[in-house]
Amino acid sequence: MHQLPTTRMAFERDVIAGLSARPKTLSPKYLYDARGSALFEEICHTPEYYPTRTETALLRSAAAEIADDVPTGSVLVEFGSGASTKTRLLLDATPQIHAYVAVEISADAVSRAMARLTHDYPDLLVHPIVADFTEPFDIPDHLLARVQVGFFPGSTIGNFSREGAIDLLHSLRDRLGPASRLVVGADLVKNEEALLAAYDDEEGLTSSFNKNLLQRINRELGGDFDISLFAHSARWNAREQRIEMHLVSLQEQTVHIAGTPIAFAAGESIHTENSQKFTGESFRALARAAGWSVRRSWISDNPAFAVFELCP
Ligand code: AVJ
Repeated sequence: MHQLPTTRMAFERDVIAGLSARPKTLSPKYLYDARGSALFEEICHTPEYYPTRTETALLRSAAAEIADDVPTGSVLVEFGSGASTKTRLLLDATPQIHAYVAVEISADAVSRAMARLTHDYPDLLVHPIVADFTEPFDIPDHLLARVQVGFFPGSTIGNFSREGAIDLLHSLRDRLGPASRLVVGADLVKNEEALLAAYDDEEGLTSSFNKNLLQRINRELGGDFDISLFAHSARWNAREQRIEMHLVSLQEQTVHIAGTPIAFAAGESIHTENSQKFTGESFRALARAAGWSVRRSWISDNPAFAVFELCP
């Protein structure tokens, strides 16, 4: 691999800062350790979590169009590549792609994905980068010299605040260059019941995924969270048009992390994730604010999900 994973020190600093703030928050990027990444893949197969299968079907039907003017020798760069499942739809439709750069925060997820991909695409040059794509990372010069097709699926963009999303899309534009395009998947606003169910599945996988963050803190930072004293909560924030995941303390308690005491009131929550839902218009405005314009878009029927092709 070509980059160090998030260091323990950065994790500890962010956790202590987030849990000392009011309201308490933790960054969703820390949900994706090896167990969290595996749980997320399982969530994608639940009947309630519609985004993955909806976006997959949409990409399958749009792949030939997306591919139609990609120049020979292009490089596909994916941000948050996980298991690289959707990537295959683009690779299959776009033989012009010469190399695939996979940027992924979970070393475990990306090494599994790359083993399968190099086996199935023997002619493709595959370059995994274990990195947080919001931080600087290096793409080798011989790949950067080619036309870049950025791929940012899964509505990962929805995990960022508006300002965070604008900064990120700006930095991706600088990184990918003036001849590039960026294919982005974004979940759309829909009825509240469907949204809430998607983030609180019957099987309890989303709850386990959320609570794994506390177990990760216990494991990696020597925390003493009692997981049974926290409840998973998914909420629709209508004003902000986003789903929020929280972990709610079921009683007054004090938790210790690397020697630092963290006090919880009964009912106090840790806000662990935002999942912004867009409209065609709100996404267009976001892209414009970050220096991109929407060239083409594809939108599924119910449940509504969108794929946007952005050009600088
Ligand atoms: C992959 C980050 C887009 O926000 O829907 C799934 C993560 N969180 N269930 C999302 C997630 C809870 C997912 N993203």
